Order: sequence, then C-alpha cells, then structure tokens
Amino acid sequence: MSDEEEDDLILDELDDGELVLQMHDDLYDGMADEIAEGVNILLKRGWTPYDILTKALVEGMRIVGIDFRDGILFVPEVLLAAGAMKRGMEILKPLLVETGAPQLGKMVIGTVKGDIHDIGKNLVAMMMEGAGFEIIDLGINNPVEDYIGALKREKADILGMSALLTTTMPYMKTVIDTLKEQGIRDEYIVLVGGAPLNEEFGKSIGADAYCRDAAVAVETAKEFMARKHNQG
Ligand code: B1M
Repeated sequence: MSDEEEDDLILDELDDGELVLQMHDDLYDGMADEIAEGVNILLKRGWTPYDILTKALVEGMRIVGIDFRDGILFVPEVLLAAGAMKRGMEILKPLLVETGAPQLGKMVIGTVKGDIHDIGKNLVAMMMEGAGFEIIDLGINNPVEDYIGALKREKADILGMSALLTTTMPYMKTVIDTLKEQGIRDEYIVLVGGAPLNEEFGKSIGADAYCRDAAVAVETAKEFMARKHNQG
C-alpha cells in the first residue's frame, strides 16, 4: 500500500480481519498512534483484551521478530515496533488487571542480567496481576542480588525470570544455584520463560517450571500455589 493510501485509511471502516492485519503492518512500522486507535476500535467492537493482545499485538511482534532475525529490520525499527506494542499494552493493562479476585500469591519478576528485553516479561506481569497475584516487577538486567533481595524483602512466593537471548538464559541457573547455596531454594516457586527456552532447559537448571507464554505462567503459578497451600 502506498503512503498516500495509508494516509487515507480509516481504521474504523475496516472489518475485524482487515483491521487486525493492518495493525500487524502498523506495529511493523512502529506507528504507536495507529496501534492505540486499533486497540480502541477492537475494544469498542466487543473484543476481549486478551484476544486483542494475542491476535493483534503479540502476533504482530512475532512477524517483526522474523524480519529482525533475517536482517530485514534493524534495532532502531524494532525499538519503534516495541514502543508501538507498549502503547497498545498500556491501554489493555487496566482492563486485564481489573479483577475482584483475592490475592493468590506474590511474585517477584524480572529480566536477567545482560538482557534488556521486557515486552514478554511485562505481559506476564500484567496477566498475573489480572489473575490476582501481587507483582513486584524488577525490570530488566537483574543481577542475582536484586532477585534474592526482593524475594526476601517482599516475602514473595514465586520467582519469575525472563530471558530472550541464548547468551543470557544460562544466568537463570546462576540465580537458582545461589538460592541453593543460601539454603532457600525450596522456599520459592521458580518459574522461567522467554522465547529461546524450553521445558528441558527449565528442568536442567532446576526451575520448577518453564512457561511457554503468559497464560501458561498464570495457570502454572496457580497450580503451584494450590499445591503449596495443600502441603502447608
Ligand atoms: Co532482540 N533479539 N535483541 N530486541 N528481539 C530477539 C530475542 C531475537 C530472537 C531476534 C532474532 O534474531 N530473531 C535475537 C536473539 C537471538 C538469540 O539469542 N539466539 C535478538 C537479538 C540478537 C538482540 C540484540 C543482541 C540485537 C543487537 O543488538 N544486535 C539486542 C540485545 C540487547 C540485550 O538484551 N542486551 C536486542 C535488542 C532488542 C530491542 C531493544 C531492539 C528490542 C527489545 C525492546 C524491549 O523489549 N523493550 C528487541 C526485540 C523487540 C526483539 C524481538 C523482535 C521481539 C521480542 C518480543 O518482545 N516478543 C525478538 C524476536 C522474537 O522473540 N521473536 C528479539 C514479544 C513477546 C510478547 O514475546 O518475549 O517471547 P516473548 O515473551 C513471551 C514468552 O516468551 C513468555 O511469555 C511471553 C508472553 O506470552 N515469557 C515468559 C517471556 N518471559 C517470561 C517469563 C516468565 C514466564 C513466561 O516468567 C515466569
């Protein structure tokens, strides 16, 4: 589509399928205002926040990731795309978090040292909060001391770690090994996630579970908290 045609495009005139595809394009082009508008239109049309998040935003970011991998997009463009994604998530966050659910537990979450990717981690934090967990978000680039300090200070139940790089995922083991050295590993449920991880990796580093996505993180956290309560 030419730039002129793009300018003329009225998002609200597109049907749902076309609008979602257009949002993938807008995310790719880092157009934050258009993403915000698209999200609001879908909400007005009765879409659930979760469907908008997964079908319009996360899927759009998946496409960005493919072209980033293949050298078609570079860091500046991907940063713009990430900014547009965050704008959409800001609108959805209060809706996903809106809940009368009782507190299910407390989770400390952060991206590991050396890694600045935070979109997936933010999504997990949002969904967990929406499901009734209290979240202490440590942000990005966390050394082991930050995780352990927060776990103790907050008397948390769960440690969540995110890593998006094959070079930073081994740091999760450093954190778990330090918990073991301090004799406090079993006091916490340790959940890990991030695109390059898998179940086998989660097991090999001694995590309680690997979570493929934010929805799985919520379900897994609920299961482990239920087990903890049954034991206690
Ligand atoms: Co980066 N990057 N990046 N990047 N980036 C990847 C990860 C990469 C796969 C791209 C590629 O080559 N295809 C590649 C890693 C390759 C590898 O390690 N094998 C890569 C690279 C190489 C890099 C740099 C090194 C590039 C460079 O500088 N040359 C650099 C590293 C900087 C650093 O961290 N030190 C870099 C930088 C960046 C940006 C800053 C430009 C930007 C990040 C912006 C931000 O996060 N604020 C960026 C982005 C956006 C990406 C891609 C395109 C998208 C990641 C994302 O947000 N996905 C990514 C490609 C990809 O993953 N397909 C890529 C959407 C998000 C919703 O999914 O994060 O997987 P995800 O989270 C999911 C699940 O994984 C899970 O739930 C989430 C929601 O469902 N999950 C958890 C995640 N964390 C969890 C924690 C849990 C549970 C579940 O705890 C309980």
